[in-house]
Amino acid sequence: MPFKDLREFLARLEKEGELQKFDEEVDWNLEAGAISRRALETDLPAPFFEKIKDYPKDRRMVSCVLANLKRIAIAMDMAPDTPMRELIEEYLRRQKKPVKPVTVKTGPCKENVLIGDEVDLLKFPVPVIHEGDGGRYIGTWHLTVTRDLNTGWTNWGMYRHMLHDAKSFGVLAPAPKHLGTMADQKYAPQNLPMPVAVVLGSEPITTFCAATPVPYGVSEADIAGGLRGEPVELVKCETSDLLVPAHSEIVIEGEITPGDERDEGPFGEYTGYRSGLASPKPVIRVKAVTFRNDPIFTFSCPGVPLDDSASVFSVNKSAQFLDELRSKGLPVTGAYLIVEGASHAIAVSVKNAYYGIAGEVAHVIWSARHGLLTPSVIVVEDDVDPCNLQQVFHAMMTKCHPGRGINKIEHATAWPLIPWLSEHERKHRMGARVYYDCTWPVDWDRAELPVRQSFAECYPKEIQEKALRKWRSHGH
Ligand SMILES: Cc1cc2nc3c(=O)[nH]c(=O)nc-3n(C[C@H](O)[C@H](O)[C@H](O)COP(=O)(O)O)c2cc1C
Ligand SMILES: [Mn+2]
Repeated sequence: MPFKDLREFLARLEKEGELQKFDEEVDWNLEAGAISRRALETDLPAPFFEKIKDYPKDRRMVSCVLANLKRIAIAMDMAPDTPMRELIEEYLRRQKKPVKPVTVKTGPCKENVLIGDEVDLLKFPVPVIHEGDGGRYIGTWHLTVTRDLNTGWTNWGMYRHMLHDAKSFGVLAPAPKHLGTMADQKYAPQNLPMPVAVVLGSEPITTFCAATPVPYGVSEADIAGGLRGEPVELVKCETSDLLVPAHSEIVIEGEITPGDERDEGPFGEYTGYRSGLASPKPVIRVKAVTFRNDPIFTFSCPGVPLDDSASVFSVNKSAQFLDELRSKGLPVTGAYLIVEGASHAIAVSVKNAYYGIAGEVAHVIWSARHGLLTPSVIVVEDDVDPCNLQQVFHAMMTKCHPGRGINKIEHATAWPLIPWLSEHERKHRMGARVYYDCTWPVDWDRAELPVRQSFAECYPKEIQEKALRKWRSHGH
């Protein structure tokens, strides 16, 4: 059964030992961030903060909600120990069967309604997450809702939001992200304000889907329904026609006016580094806030992998790339956006490799949506599990020839957050790419290929079983 709301999910996480409550006071200014970062770097449970400095008892916070594979598997209503490859394939199966949301009259997110002058975002414990951030970040684990002016199609995305003051905040979502594309191509040409809703604390799959790279025109809400196996319940906003998940903790309604910009950033990012200097970005001006009683404020603490985005993307982006590769008829057996690689590297396994297959794989990845965020492609044969970094690295170091195996594309479009770009390259989006061909050359005699030496590969089955029995008799 899918989870109805965040609260049900958190209760389940607690039962599984994946949630830690903090009943002592915790500071929204850096301390909650530090506790979260420590959790991410040492695989500790998701921290749930029950007492926040400067705030009444009814303001709570939670972070790292989907920061590891186990929590994602639980959110998908699967066994907590489901292996990565299975999770990716199951995600793909369900994504292909979208379920449309239903609209309901009201929901828990309407328990409190503040409109216009009553709005004060500082009534929520908006955290300073890392030292050096440009401000308090109100949106780091949420979904941001916008609607296409012409078609009525609704998009969900997760884009960072830095608080400017009690009634406004910024957004980082340049094209090809859908919020930026929609603002630039649909609302700006007509000089119309674009309604926006930022939703914190919806049930885990809806939030997960806000960070899923589906094409323009496809609703993340339908994908969420498919993943849940049950439609998402939506309710209308107070000040616009946008629809938002009814069981959310907090809904912030506002709008972006074309040309209305203010400096935003820097922010500690998923790349593992603080992103460049503050720069002008669109402003969301708030018109209303609705929230549940005792609202739970959700956030994430990006930084050196792992973080929530790395975990989420290792499932949904891997699935997306795998689907794209298969749709082109390539003999691909697995694809994995390496969680330790900050979304920059993907490992792809192929069977029946032929001359040039690694290049074909790489170009499909780069032409896929958001492929520009993944400039390194590692192609292995299917005796290597692409989800096993140890095996992938071994193949890179032993099968990839430093000359003919490493293929550089010197001139390519860049995603500006990539840390190895210079300021100039970042500004003009001038990047580069590489693919590593870790397949044996096709013109080597098959009988003379190096034979891998591992337990599974260099002993007959009966000797393996004998060895295992002996180990078992010693309790291992
Ligand atoms: C925790 C987290 C934070 C993110 N922050 C941003 C961000 O600030 N800007 C951005 O463009 N994408 C960000 N992303 C990635 C987008 O959510 C992702 O690319 C998503 O597919 C965008 O939605 P869209 O495809 O509808 O544009 C973030 C993802 C996660 C998981
Ligand atoms: Mn989208």
